[in-house]
Amino acid sequence: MGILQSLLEVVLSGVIAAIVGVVAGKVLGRKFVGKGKIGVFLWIAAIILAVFAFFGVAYIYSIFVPKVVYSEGFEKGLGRFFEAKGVGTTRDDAISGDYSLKIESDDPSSDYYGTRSDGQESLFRLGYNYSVSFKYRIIEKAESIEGPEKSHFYFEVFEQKAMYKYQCGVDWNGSPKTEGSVKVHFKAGYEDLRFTFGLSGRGAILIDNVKVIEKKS
Ligand SMILES: [Ca+2]
Repeated sequence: MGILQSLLEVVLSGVIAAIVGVVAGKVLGRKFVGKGKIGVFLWIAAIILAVFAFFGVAYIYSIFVPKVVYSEGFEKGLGRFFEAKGVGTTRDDAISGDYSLKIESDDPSSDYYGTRSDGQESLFRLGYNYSVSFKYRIIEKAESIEGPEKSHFYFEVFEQKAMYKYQCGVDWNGSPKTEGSVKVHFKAGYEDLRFTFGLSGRGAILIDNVKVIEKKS
């Protein structure tokens, strides 16, 4: 989605630049110089200037204006995640809309139950800045047989191409009905980054309103 969107932006910028260039060239050529050689020169110069101006604006826009690259409310399924054991959507008391993502495990000895990313292209571009935000509601506290300090809910960003290198993440826990929002900021340090939600131990949680925002600098 990221590359396709960028490509569309470049093509659109070019088309708009060409239209503005032609119009500006005609106006300038007729108004100030007429239809002589200088008029043609101004006409071409205006097109070139307009092209530069629009690509410049597109570039500045991409640097300073944050862009939502992914938004998921789980209303039509799991979005970018695989169907997996303990992972699904639920209508029971959804956080927003009709459905929320639900992750649950009844095995206190299990290390990790959680979402798995599907084969889609990564949302994250190396060197760009991102924030990932989401809402959660704890249904059942995360507990393990090894003690409460070992069990938790988690959100993680990692790269999966080579060694599952860890980019960033958050762990938390709490009593049933605890609600909260999480927002994580990071600069993509690896290619092919993915994110995941899950829990260690026994427990259950709802996740909703996932949003990924990209900013170049
Ligand atoms: Ca929802």
